[in-house]
Amino acid sequence: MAEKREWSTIKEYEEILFDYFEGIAKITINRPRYYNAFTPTTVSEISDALRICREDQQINVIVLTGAGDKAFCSGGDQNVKGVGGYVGKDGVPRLNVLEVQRQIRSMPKPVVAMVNGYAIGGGHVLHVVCDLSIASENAIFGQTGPKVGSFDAGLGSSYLASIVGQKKAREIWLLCRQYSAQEALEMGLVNKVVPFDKLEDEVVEWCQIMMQHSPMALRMLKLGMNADLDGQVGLQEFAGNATLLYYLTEEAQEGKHAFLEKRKPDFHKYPKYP
Ligand code: S0N
Repeated sequence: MAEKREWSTIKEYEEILFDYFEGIAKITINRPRYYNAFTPTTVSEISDALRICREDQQINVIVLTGAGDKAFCSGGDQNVKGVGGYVGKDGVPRLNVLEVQRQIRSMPKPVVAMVNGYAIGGGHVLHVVCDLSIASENAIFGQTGPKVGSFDAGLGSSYLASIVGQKKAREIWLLCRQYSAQEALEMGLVNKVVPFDKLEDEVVEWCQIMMQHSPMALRMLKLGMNADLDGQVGLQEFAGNATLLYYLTEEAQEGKHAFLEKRKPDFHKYPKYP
């Protein structure tokens, strides 16, 4: 029997739910009528929630999911797809989901996809860019771009290939087939598959395990694995975190103090670890 836990609302939005439970933030795309397809509003709300997750010291791990038992996310809402992107209330076409992909990837905390049904198109890419994916047995995975007049040749292809291998990634995009949760598990696309009514329990358990571990260690591991694939931008992110660690040392503070005290810094006293 799945455990009933009391999530509290962090912030109210129109198209997503944003909840909190004991160190875990849960972002739920709340458009089950459209299989949780995203509009520019959905995406900008996810982006806002992710910004809060990044800043909030009470949030250690982030879970991304979809409402209901049919879909995690079915990608961009085809009803609002215009020329040049998805058209929001302001009439401007956007592809702002790319910003959300980057936010998930550079989030200095683990992000877990709780895949509760279809993860299709841009919705599939969202789970791909998460650090971990846990799926229910009814989950179905796939890309549709070449069938519906779009493609994600960025992280949706290159990062996918680094996960499942080049041949499989090309199959996924070129044939646009759908894959069961079991097939996804076999190709390393998800970490675990559980019955639907156990999904949240499993995800919360994984989050609780990670929360027992050193947040800085998790952060550096995530960014190191990103850096390996992300070229100069990955290096910049990783180096930024190395700078953060350096700023925490007395050695770095000596430089600042010396400047403010108008004296020469004395760096000789600091150890040169072999
Ligand atoms: C998910 C599918 C396979 C489910 O099929 P099933 O079970 O037969 O249900 P349906 O009857 O088809 O769906 C139930 C209701 O939900 C609506 N709906 C489903 N998906 C969408 C959607 N994406 N947009 C709007 N509505 C959706 C159905 O219409 C149906 O409603 P009713 O009852 O009124 O008929 C199946 O639904 C499916 O294949 N869905 C479409 C999947 C898809 O093609 N998604 C878009 C793929 N493209 C992107 O996501 C682009 C991402 C992006 O933004 C991007 C990123 C980087 C670079 C470029 C882009 C770019 O946009 O180009």
